[in-house]
Amino acid sequence: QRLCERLRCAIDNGEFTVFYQPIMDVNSNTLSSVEALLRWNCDDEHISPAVFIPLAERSGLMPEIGAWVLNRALIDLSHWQFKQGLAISINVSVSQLLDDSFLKVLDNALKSTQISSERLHLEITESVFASNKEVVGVKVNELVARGVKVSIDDFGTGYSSLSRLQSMPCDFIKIDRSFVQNSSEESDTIIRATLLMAKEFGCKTIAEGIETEQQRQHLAQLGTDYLQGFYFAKPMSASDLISWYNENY
Ligand code: G
Ligand code: G
Ligand code: MN
Ligand code: NA
Repeated sequence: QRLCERLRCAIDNGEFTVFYQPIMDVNSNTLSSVEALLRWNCDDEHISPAVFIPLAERSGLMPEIGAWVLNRALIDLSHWQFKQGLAISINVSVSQLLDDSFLKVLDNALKSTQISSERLHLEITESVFASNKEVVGVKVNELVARGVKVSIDDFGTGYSSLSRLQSMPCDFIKIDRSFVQNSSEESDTIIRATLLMAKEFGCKTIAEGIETEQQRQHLAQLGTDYLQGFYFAKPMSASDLISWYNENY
């Protein structure tokens, strides 16, 4: 309850920042997009989004927090000059997606920053597709109509049936890091099946959680389109991202 009260004031107190983690193109080994990841500094203590996002969902704060992230990330992107056409990937939770204000917030953020919609990728966790099929489908179609790209996050962990996925247009599938990091024949089988299905559906694939050179090589060899993980870079502040890019590319 106390944490919830603190969370309620976090936007006004300027306690949130957005970090960015590179997503690399396998073939060209260049930066393709960045994932926006929210950070909360509460009394000099860092609280993980894994803790406060579920809290925000339960207490009805997620639409407001999500709107703040969307605006902050698109403003940052609109200011960056270092990489032409860089895309940004933003996590959208189910309560944010289904909130009545969501599309208006989205349209306003795109309009005020003049970012073209195909540079915005929205990550929706796979489990969201497993439930609320009708309403989620309507929202996703609204995104597609605007030219915004849709990524299915944490793929392989959400128990959605393949037939449900077939009816959901998506541009990217993010293979969950549990499969990337579990070097077993079973995980590889799941990854191969996912890549095959993505190809059939015309989706690009992103492997998450690449931490080692061995994992990088392995996922590249399996045929993933994009790679993300600590091996390339951790999530960074906007200014650190620019320094990282200038030092490495
Ligand atoms: O970056 P980190 O490992 O701390 O993120 C933990 C979890 O919080 C991840 O599942 C991530 O998707 C989620 N998360 C981080 N930032 C956001 C955000 O802005 N919105 C939503 N909905 N989830 C986020
Ligand atoms: O659920 P989602 O995929 O949005 O989660 C993103 C989270 O994954 C972020 O908290 C980010 O810090 C974390 N992350 C990104 N790359 C790696 C990695 O290589 N290893 C691990 N363990 N976590 C990672
Ligand atoms: Mn994500
Ligand atoms: Na994920």
